[in-house]
Amino acid sequence: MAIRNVTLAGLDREQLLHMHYQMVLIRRFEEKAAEEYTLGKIGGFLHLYIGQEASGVGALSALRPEDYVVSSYREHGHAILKGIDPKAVMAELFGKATGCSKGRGGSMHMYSAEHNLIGGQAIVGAQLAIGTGIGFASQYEGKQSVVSVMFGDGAADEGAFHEALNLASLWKLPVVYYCENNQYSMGMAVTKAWSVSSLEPRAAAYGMAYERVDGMDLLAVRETMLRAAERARKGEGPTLVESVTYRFRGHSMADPAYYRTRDEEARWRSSRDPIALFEAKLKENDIITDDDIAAANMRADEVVEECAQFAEESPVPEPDALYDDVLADGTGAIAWRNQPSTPRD
Ligand SMILES: Cc1ncc(C[n+]2csc(CCOP(=O)(O)OP(=O)(O)O)c2C)c(N)n1
Ligand SMILES: [Mg+2]
Repeated sequence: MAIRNVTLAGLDREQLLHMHYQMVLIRRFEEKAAEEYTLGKIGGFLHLYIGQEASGVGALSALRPEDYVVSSYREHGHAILKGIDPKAVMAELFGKATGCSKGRGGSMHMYSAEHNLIGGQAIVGAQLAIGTGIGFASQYEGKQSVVSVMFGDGAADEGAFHEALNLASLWKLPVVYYCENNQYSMGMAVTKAWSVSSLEPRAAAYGMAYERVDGMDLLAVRETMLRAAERARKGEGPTLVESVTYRFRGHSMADPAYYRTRDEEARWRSSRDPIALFEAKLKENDIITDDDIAAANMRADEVVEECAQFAEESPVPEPDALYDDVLADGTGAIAWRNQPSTPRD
């Protein structure tokens, strides 16, 4: 097959292959995390992003480094896409001092001020309120930063969703509310939880722009997100994006997924796998070869092996470090150690 240097959706071959690699890397990373969890190297909960790679890569590829991302506990992929070193993400899963949250957060609390990733939020819907606040700050300070709030279909049923969308629409905040509708909230199917078939009426209730996109189609997701981010950046207000996707694994490592059939999972895996769909599209356009695909997989495998080794060999946090970066010490006094100055100075 002759490789052509065509562009697809305004992206050249190098950019397209990079996006393909990012999806493969996230999948391999999650598979490795599952393996390490089973070996007892990772404590607490572990929620995997497998199946949702196009929804993440497409969305975050449309953002700029100065844009903020606030996410849920299913955020390892978002953290990597925001530019955090995958080693620091794996080390965080292991609870090590070299983790992006210094080993104190774990799977659900990836964080990096430097990369504008404001969590990793374990409370369903918390990111909606926090992201709206960051959007307000961005507007108030006259910044060009857009906020992408990543949340699930279940979070759209929280009160915070309604409070956040109302204020953001009223004040035309530069926020994209990005719902990754993976069809389930733990064991609750969307079809059993929503009285409507999409989030469109909820956006309409707050006079907000709405777009629904096939979350398994990387380029469609990217284009949708580019439009939404542009709207936010131009001061035209927030957008509610509903990215329709599917998580291939259970809610967390502890979930045997009795609430859905193995047939349903197999159907999604065999016909709607976002990586396979993107590979087919790139092949159709003579952009990728089987050798390129094998090379991407091999490179991703090497990277995640290095991540696991780095995490394994990293030290656990010093017990005394527990009191670093803590705002209140329990006595009412402000004790924020390791900061340039305390708020009382
Ligand atoms: C306020 C709150 N209620 C309940 C939970 C327990 N809980 C954790 S994840 C989850 C499901 C959320 O589903 P969804 O928003 O669709 O995100 P997904 O897990 O599918 O990515 C629930 C109910 C929680 N963490 N916080
Ligand atoms: Mg869900």
